[in-house]
Amino acid sequence: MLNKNNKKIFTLCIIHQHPKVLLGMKKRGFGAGRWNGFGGKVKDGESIKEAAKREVVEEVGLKVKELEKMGIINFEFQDGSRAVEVHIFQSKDFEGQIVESEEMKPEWFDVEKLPLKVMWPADTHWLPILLQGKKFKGKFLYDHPSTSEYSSQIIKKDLWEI
Ligand code: 6OG
Repeated sequence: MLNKNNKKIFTLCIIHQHPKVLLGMKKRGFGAGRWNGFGGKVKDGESIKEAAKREVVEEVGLKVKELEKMGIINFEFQDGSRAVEVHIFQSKDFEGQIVESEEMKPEWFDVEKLPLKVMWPADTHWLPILLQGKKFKGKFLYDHPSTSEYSSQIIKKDLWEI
């Protein structure tokens, strides 16, 4: 699904059972090698919330009960390689067993010991806001995608609590 500026819409779900957060180590594709929430592309014909739920099932085997919309962030790369609108949710409750998938290796982290050095750099800014139960909106510009030798740097940051 595209937004009005022709950007692809993605979901990202943070499973938060205070003081623990369930993250997944991305095993392949975009963002491989980083810890992140669970999510992916919204398909044509499904709502953003439906997509968020479907992705959590596909990536970690869990059926989330309630999804709370926490924020929307636009991520862009200065080299023009990618521009996405990511809808970020949190879920406090789920059914089922946590399973590792081809895409994600899941692990619980204490909110005080998040693996921020191995997450996308912008997560350092918005994830603590989410974990305090606050909502936000933002836009981050990265230089260019990471490779095995290079980690993307933030060039411009706009983030507001709402
Ligand atoms: P698939 O390619 O696996 O979906 N995503 C980002 N997450 C963070 N924390 N920072 C970013 O900054 C991101 N860009 C995309 C959205 C990709 C998944 O990664 C999220 C999706 O959950 C650049 O289908």
